[in-house]
Order: sequence, then structure tokens, then C-alpha cells
Amino acid sequence: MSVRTTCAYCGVGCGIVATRTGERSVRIEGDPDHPANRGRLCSKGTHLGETVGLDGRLLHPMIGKRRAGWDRALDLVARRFRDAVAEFGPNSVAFYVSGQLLTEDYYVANKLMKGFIGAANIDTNSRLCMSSAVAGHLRAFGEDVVPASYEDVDAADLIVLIGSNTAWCHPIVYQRLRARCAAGAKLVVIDPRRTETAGEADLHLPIRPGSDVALMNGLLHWCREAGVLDAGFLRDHVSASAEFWAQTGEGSDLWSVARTCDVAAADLRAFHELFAATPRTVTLFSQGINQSVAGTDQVNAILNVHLATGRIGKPGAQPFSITGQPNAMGGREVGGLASTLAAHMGFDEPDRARVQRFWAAPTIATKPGLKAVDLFRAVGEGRIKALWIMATNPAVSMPDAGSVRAALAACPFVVVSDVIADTDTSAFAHVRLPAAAWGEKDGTVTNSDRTVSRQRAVLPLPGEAKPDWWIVKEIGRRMGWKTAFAYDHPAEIWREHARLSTYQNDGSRLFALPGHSGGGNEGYEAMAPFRWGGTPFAEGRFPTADGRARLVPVVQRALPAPLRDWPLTLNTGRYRDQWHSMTRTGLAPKLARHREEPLVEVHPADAARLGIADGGLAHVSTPQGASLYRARISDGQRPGELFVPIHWTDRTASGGRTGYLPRPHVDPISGQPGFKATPAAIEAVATRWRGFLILAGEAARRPDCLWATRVAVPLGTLWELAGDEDPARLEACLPGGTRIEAADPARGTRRVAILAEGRLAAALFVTQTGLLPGRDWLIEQLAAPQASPMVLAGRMPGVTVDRGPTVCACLDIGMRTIVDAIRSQRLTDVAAIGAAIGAGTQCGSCRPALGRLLTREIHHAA
Ligand SMILES: Nc1nc2c(c(=O)[nH]1)N[C@H]1C(S)=C(S)[C@@H](COP(=O)(O)OP(=O)(O)OC[C@H]3O[C@@H](n4cnc5c(=O)[nH]c(N)nc54)[C@H](O)[C@@H]3O)O[C@H]1N2
Ligand SMILES: Nc1nc2c(c(=O)[nH]1)N[C@H]1C(S)=C(S)[C@@H](COP(=O)(O)OP(=O)(O)OC[C@H]3O[C@@H](n4cnc5c(=O)[nH]c(N)nc54)[C@H](O)[C@@H]3O)O[C@H]1N2
Ligand code: SF4
Ligand SMILES: [Mo]
Repeated sequence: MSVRTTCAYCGVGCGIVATRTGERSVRIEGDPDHPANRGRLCSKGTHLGETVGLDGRLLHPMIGKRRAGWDRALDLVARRFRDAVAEFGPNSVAFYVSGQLLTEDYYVANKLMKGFIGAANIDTNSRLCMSSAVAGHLRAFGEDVVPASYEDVDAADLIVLIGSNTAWCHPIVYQRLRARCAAGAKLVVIDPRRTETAGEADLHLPIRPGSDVALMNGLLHWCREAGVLDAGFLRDHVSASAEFWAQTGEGSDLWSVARTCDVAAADLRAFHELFAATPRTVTLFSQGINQSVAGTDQVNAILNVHLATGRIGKPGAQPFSITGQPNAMGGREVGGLASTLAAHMGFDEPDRARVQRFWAAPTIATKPGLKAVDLFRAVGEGRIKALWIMATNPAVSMPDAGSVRAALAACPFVVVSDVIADTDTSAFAHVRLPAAAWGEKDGTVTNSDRTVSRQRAVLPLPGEAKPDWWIVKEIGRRMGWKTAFAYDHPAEIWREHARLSTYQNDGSRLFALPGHSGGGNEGYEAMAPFRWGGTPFAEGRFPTADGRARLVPVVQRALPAPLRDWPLTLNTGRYRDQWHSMTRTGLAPKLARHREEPLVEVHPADAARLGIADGGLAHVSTPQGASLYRARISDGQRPGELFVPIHWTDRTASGGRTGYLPRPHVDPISGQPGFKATPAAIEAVATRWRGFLILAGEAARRPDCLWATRVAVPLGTLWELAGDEDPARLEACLPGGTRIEAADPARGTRRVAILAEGRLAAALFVTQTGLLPGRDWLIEQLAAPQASPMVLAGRMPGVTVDRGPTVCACLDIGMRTIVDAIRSQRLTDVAAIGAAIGAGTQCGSCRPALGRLLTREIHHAA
């Protein structure tokens, strides 16, 4: 049986054809008919099938450490929330939800909190993700509407990526834009780091972090002087205060901007000229813009340029805020943020009364609720007596996660709905509720370009897992609102959501789903992807009171001088093949080996000055916390700046706990944290020994040593290790069985293998000054019915098998294999590599990496 569904991961929203092939196995193919991807998938989507097993799943409701029936668990949750509201008022309870919920789940949670509990303390991880874009849209357009679509990318002649590592984070949009570049469009990337995305650009501006307003204001004023502004559009469709041009003009000359942004004036000039000469320009932005204490201003600086040049609402000419999570946009539509009410309505009248009337709600929130950072602060201060977390892992993903953990530990009642049993957050839960996972759920999601698609179940619900909407409506019913939460099917919720969107909507709210309010469930079952809103702003009309868009006078804030104790700036972000806290991608061996360990990337000059060695360990600290990383020296970093990934957690590593590091400073308008720039320091850490441990099956426990990172491998687990402690303590990790071992005391080397009925059950290799063998051959031994007698050698004589880190995740091809092919077959382009060994021919996510390897090899050869 095949179903048409949507990818579980990013906001590109690719269509998938999923076919069940066994008890818990699914074949994944790109849906050739889906408008977002037309059959293509990236490495993460391609390997979704590796994450649908039951390893680590939460399959039953749990009260504390004990299994409980649904009735008992639900009654307990409903009673604790009701009691808290009765005793301390509606503001004493909170929900913290997620852009990974489906629209139906999200709608019911929002309705329960805002309309029935009667407070607005429901916020979402989207606060950390694109609330600055929401706030910027509201200021400029009057409504949170993303005007662009992917077809605009296909039609653009210039694509500007600002604060977006699109090749890794929105790979299918990236493939669409590369296809456009192949047809002649130009690509400009504005990012302090030389990412793989930047590496392929026609022009890369490695600006000083946080200087984006200066850059955009400079562009705006250059366009003004060059006569590139659209005077007609400004006159008819845009308003600006009398002071706008004077305010934004300050420090906007080429030389001042070059100085503020720390880029070459010639490069800046080249950008201006390209921009001026290219009416069909799409500017895509994501976290480098949003996740800043000036995020909303940065968004408006971009929107100002597009409005003033009339490059909005036209084919190939748009500002384009791309969303991160699969249903970030759906969350905005239902009003999942504490600062919005529902269906693009706010808390002012007549919206509030209208929504209350529609819901027939006994009460309704009168004002916005607590935004994520304030919400967890309120939890820490004891003001929240009951907290329900759904589909997000705030103990990892909130800034200053140490304080968030302390708050969770102190909260009288914490409920966590998740698909995974043990997460860093669920460790604090009094009640854990087992949610249906991707592949088991039914509902809708809205992607970055307003396309609504169905997610459809291809697998049955395992254990006692239930869809999120079902769990929430059960709590609503048990809190006493039986008719308002009498849903039996997600289609009923969808139709209600659609009805609210058109309810007393005279066209002043662009968000509307006409034609979806009625019909039976069959229409919902058969729903094909569609985009709401048509082409917003095509006629130059905006959803403000006077129909005009606003130019918002934003000015570059003073950039902080380096602090004495924290002289560096810490930037945080994503890896190509991992998703957030790795609860799902961390299960997939094919995704694990692109980047096995959490790295801190350091500029060579800083590394030399601070004695940081490539491949050594380093301790990164900020005023909030500290964590260990493996150092990678990279001239793609700017001097004085560090970059670390966000993915590793208590479950997967002893280091790489990035959530502890960012400070909880937020944008004053949106409340979005400035995750990309925290004052930091770095210090090299020497260890006495290094090693690794390979175990058959899932590893229950993290080895107890300074550095231990889990890597999923076929049929088992690899732990990369290093430490100072006596390595003898690692013995505790070894299973029983026949033991063989070898030692070389001169180099401090010990090698142990455990065999169970001839099969390799474990291999532990540790050395102080010697070499460690590659891991691949030993990992392959896990599959052998009879382990090779050479296991203690770590390899077969004469065979070098380690293929290096995975580059092509689809065909599982490592770096060394590719370099060998380039050298031996004298390959000179990415297509030739594909023809020779297949790398890069499937999902295409690794094509930028192949390009870089080629450049490096050709450079070497010369
Ligand atoms: N592989 C993968 N893909 C994902 C995700 C994932 O976890 N893994 N998560 C999804 C989600 S939820 C999101 S929100 C998106 C995020 O997608 P992106 O926004 O593309 O990802 P990030 O790595 O967070 O940050 C983007 C870039 O902003 C740059 N940056 C930092 N500071 C500044 C600055 O001051 N100015 C400018 N111009 N740039 C700056 C960083 O160097 C970084 O390269 O990805 C989505 N896709
Ligand atoms: N330092 C730093 N921190 C960041 C960022 C950054 O760039 N830097 N980026 C921020 C951004 S943009 C984002 S979006 C967040 C993401 O951060 P989180 O939302 O915390 O990350 P995830 O690991 O995706 O957490 C999702 C959880 O939901 C569970 N889950 C998956 N599907 C379902 C489901 O259907 N139902 C239920 N109930 N649970 C489910 C997963 O197992 C997992 O535990 O991180 C933010 N934090
Ligand atoms: S780009 Fe990749 S992760 Fe994002 S939706 Fe498409 S297949 Fe999924
Ligand atoms: Mo995000």
C-alpha cells in the first residue's frame, strides 16, 4: 500500500510516496506530483525509512517511571490543570508546543488554552525560529503573510540568501535555485561563515555578525541614489514617515557600511550593482536574520528594500522568509504563538469577540501570553503550576538550557507528549504521553510557500500511541468542555479551522481557506496540495487599514565590543544530515556519518593564538554555561568567531551541549532569542588517551569518560571516546562473552573484543600515543555470523577500508573513496564523479561538498 504524504522534516514540505514494506518498514520515494519537490528528496527525507522503527519509542502513558492506562494518565493531567486554574487562575498553567505538530493538533491545543482555559500562555518553539519574521511582516504588511512561492525562485534572475545555509537546511529549495543559476541567475550569499552554500555563490559577503541592518540600509540608499527605487509603487502602495529616509540614511554610504559590516567595499559595490541591475530578485532569509536581538529590525530592513524597489508580489521578485519546521507556517495560521489569537487574528476587538463567538467559548484570553523565554522564566519563578510540553525538546533547544532545566525540575507538574521515551526534556516529566509519530499520523501541514499538504498514515499506531489532537481533545473533554472538543477525526478539526478562517472575513484577512469548510471526510482524505492566498500583494494592496505597506525606519544598533573574559562570538546552527536534538535522525546510520561528532569551528589565527589543535578537544564557555567540542580549524570562519552545531544532547554525547551556551537575550518586539551571537571563550583540553567502542545493538548507557559521542551504525552503536580517567572504567560498558585482548604498554594501547557465539558483541580500542584503526571494517564485523580472527588488528592485512566521513548519504560513499576516484580517474567536474561512482546522483545534497573536494584536489594537483 502506498500513500502520498509529506516529509517529516523541514519547511520545504516535500511530497513523499511512502510504501509499507513490512511490519515496521517503509519505502520512501519523492512524490513526482508534489509542487514543492517534483519527486526530489534530500538526504534526510530519503532516509526517513531508517527512523520508523520502534527503537526508543514511548509506547505507553507513563506516570513517573510506572506505566499507566490512558484513562488514569488523562484524568490526572486534566485534574492537575483544572486544580491549578481553580486555585491560581488561568495564567498559572502553560503549554509549550511546536512547529512539528500538525495543523489539527495545533488548532485544538490553541483553542483549549486561549478559548477555554482562558489565558494565552501557549507558546511554541517557533518563537525560537521565525517569530521575528512574523513581527516584521506585521509591521510592514499588517498581516503575517509570506508573499513568495518556490515558483518565484524558479523565475528569479538574482537570488540573495541572507542568514541562510540553504544547501544544508532547505536542500530542495537549494536545488531549485541551483537549477535557476545553471540557467544564468546569479547567487549572492550573506553569511559570516563560508558555508557550503556560500562556497557556490557568485558573491559571498562574510559580514560581521549582526550588521545586516547596516548592509540593507546601505543597499536601500545606494538604490535610491542610483534611481532604482520604484517611485510609482512607493507613491501608490507604500507609506513612510517623513523622517524615514533621513533616519535610515545615517551611516549608509558605501564606506561606512563596508566598515560596519567588515567587508571589502568593492564586494559591497558589486552586490549593489548586481541588485540594481536585476529587477527579478528574490531575497531568502532564515535564522541568521531571525535569531538576533535585532531580528525584527533585520527583517524590516530586507522588506524595506523590496518594497521601495517594488520587488514584491511579482513573479521572481519577492522577499522570502523560509520556515524551518514542517508545520511552522500552519502554526502561524492557527495562532499557536502566545502573541496571536487564531486564524491571523489578534487580541484586539473585534477579533477577540469574533473568535469567542465562533468557538462558543465561555471565556477567552484578553491579552498575549508569555513568550517562550519569559514562559520558562515564569516556570522557574514558580508562577506556572502545570506545564504541558508537546513535540519539542526545550531542555536542549532553549537558550540558557541550564536555567530551563532548573525551571523544569522545580515545576510542580510537567507533562511531556513525545514519540521518544527518553529525551533530555522528558527526564523532568511527571507524566509522559505517547504520541503518534510521522508515518502514523494524519493531518495537514503548511510549508514555506503557503502550500498545504496532507500527512497520511502509512503505518499502524504502535503500542498505545495516540495522535496529538486526540490527546489534547481528551484533556479538553475531561476538563469539562465536552461539546467543544467532541472531535472524532482530524477532518472535523480541519473543517472547523477552515470555517474560522472565513468567519466574518470581508477580505481584510488574507488568510482564508474557502472551499474547505464543508464536505465529508472523503474530501479531506483525497486533498491534493494547494496554496492559499493566491499571489498576495500582486495588485499592490496590503492588509493594513489604508491598504498600504509600511517602510519601517530601522537603524543599525551599535555592535558590542568584545568582552575581556569572553572575547569571541559564538554562532550556533545546523548540520546537513541531522535534525535538531537527533531524536529521529540520530537513529539512522546513513545520516550519522556525515559529521559524527559535535565540532567547534575555529579560525586558524585564533587556533594558533590559543593553542587549539585540529582534531583536539576544546572547552567552549559563555557566561551561561560551558561544553566540550572537537575542534576543527577552518578558514571559513571569521577571526574571533566560533561555530557549533545544535544537535547533541545528554542522550548522545558528553559534549556538544550547545543549549547551555546561548544567553537568553531576545528581540524586544518578537521575543526571539539571539542564538547566533553570544560572547564566548575557548580553551584547548588535552586528554591522556583516545579510543572507541563498538557495541552490537543499541547502547543503553553513555560510557563514563570525558568525551563520549554516540554514532548510529548498522546493527549497533559506535562511541567515539577520549579522556583522562583510567580507561579501565570503560570495562563496565562491555557485555559478557568470550574475551580476547591485546596490549602495547609502550604506547598505552589496549584492544579488547568480546565474542558471543562467534559474533562480535563489542570491541574497545584505547591508546595513549599509538594509532587507532579505522572503524568501518570493525563495524562490518557486527554483521558477520563469525567474527574475523583479525578483529584485534582492527582490519584485514593489506586492506585499507576506511572510507572517511560520509559525503554522499544516499549511496553511502565516503570522502576517501571520492578523492581516490578523482585522483585515479582524473575527474574534473561533479557530473563526472557521478558517472564514475554515483556520488551526488540521487538526492543531490552532497553536490556542494563534491565541488569543494574537486577544487581542493585540482588545486593540489596543480
Ligand atoms: N539539516 C537540517 N536542516 C534543517 C534543520 C535541521 O535541524 N537540520 N532545521 C530546520 C529548522 S527548524 C530551521 S529554523 C532551518 C534553519 O535554517 P538556516 O537558517 O539556514 O540554518 P542555521 O544553521 O540555523 O543558520 C543559518 C546561517 O545564519 C548564519 N548567520 C549567523 N549570524 C548571522 C548574521 O549576523 N547575519 C547573517 N546574514 N547570517 C548569520 C549562520 O552562520 C548560518 O550559516 O533549518 C531547517 N532545516
Ligand atoms: N543554540 C541554538 N538553539 C536553537 C536554534 C539554533 O539555531 N541555535 N534553533 C531553534 C529552532 S529554529 C528550532 S525550530 C528549535 C528546535 O528545537 P526542538 O523543537 O526542541 O527540537 P526537536 O529535536 O525537533 O524536538 C522535537 C521533539 O518532538 C518529538 N516529536 C517528533 N514528532 C512528534 C509528534 O508528532 N508528536 C509529538 N508529541 N512529539 C514529536 C521528537 O522526538 C523531539 O523530542 O531549536 C531552537 N534552538
Ligand atoms: S528538503 Fe529534505 S528535509 Fe526538507 S522537506 Fe524536502 S526531503 Fe524533507
Ligand atoms: Mo526552526
